[in-house]
Amino acid sequence: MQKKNISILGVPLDLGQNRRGVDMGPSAIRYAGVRERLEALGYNVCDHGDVTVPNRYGQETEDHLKHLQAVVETNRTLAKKMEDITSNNATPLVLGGDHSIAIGSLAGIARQYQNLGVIWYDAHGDLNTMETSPSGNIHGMPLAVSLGLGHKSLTGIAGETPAIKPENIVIIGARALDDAEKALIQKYNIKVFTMHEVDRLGMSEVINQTNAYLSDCDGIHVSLDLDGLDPIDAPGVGTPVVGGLSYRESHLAMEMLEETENVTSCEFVEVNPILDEKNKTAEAAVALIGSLFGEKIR
Ligand code: 6HN
Ligand code: MN
Ligand code: MN
Ligand code: MN
Repeated sequence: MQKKNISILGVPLDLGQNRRGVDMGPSAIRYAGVRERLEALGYNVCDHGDVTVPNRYGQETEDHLKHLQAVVETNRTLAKKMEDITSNNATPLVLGGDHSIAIGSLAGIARQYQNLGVIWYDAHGDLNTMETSPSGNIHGMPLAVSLGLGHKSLTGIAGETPAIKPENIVIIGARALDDAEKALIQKYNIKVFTMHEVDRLGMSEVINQTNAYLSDCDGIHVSLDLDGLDPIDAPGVGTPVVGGLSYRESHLAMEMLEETENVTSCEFVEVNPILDEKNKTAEAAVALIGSLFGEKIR
């Protein structure tokens, strides 16, 4: 990382999907020692606590978008905080929460970076809109929203211009894409390393190609959904998909991304302690955070 200051921000949002427990993700990751891990690497770490999230009860589903207003409100607050953190010369580290929080984090960061790159490490594409979503869960939509696609109240969080451009996205680890997501990937020519490409090329080549592909970007945000990992290594997630990225491949990916010194922000999402086995998934998240911030085996 280029900057020596890290700002941790928790977003205990579980309203972007229906399973309870992912709101405890930030606590579980803190409990697994994220702050100590980063301080041991020589960073100045400031934990800004958690973004306030509206109560689940009484939240309406609007137009096939579950708890829309609460998700919008949380992401608006988050976007503002992200803008503050980036303009204060610190690297934001966001702890989720379900993946709908990427809407706010990307919207906020994009105010500082005109040509922001995004690495979307995930079993899913998160490229649905209200019209295409099989679930109505907003955590399946944040990448589409960040491209300017979807309900106005979600896309509007970034302002007039979408947070990211299709040519600045790299998806890694995909293995559960909905048909409409596949069509959108084709239409916008989005770069995707599905599990097929990861297996054929190897993670080392995947990251080399990712770095080359995003070389024109002025900043890179890593959005890591723990369900990108195989459920054996990360069982505590709400939408597990077999055949995923291993703990080892994920470590290598983080270490290689760190070596380029191009990553300017990151988020680790979908850790659900209720579904987890002895905080294994939160501990995996902390180990990967360590690598992304420069921890070495020797
Ligand atoms: N996630 N494609 C499915 C949906 O409901 O849209 C699953 C989304 C999962 C989203 O894991 O962040
Ligand atoms: Mn996912
Ligand atoms: Mn996701
Ligand atoms: Mn490591």
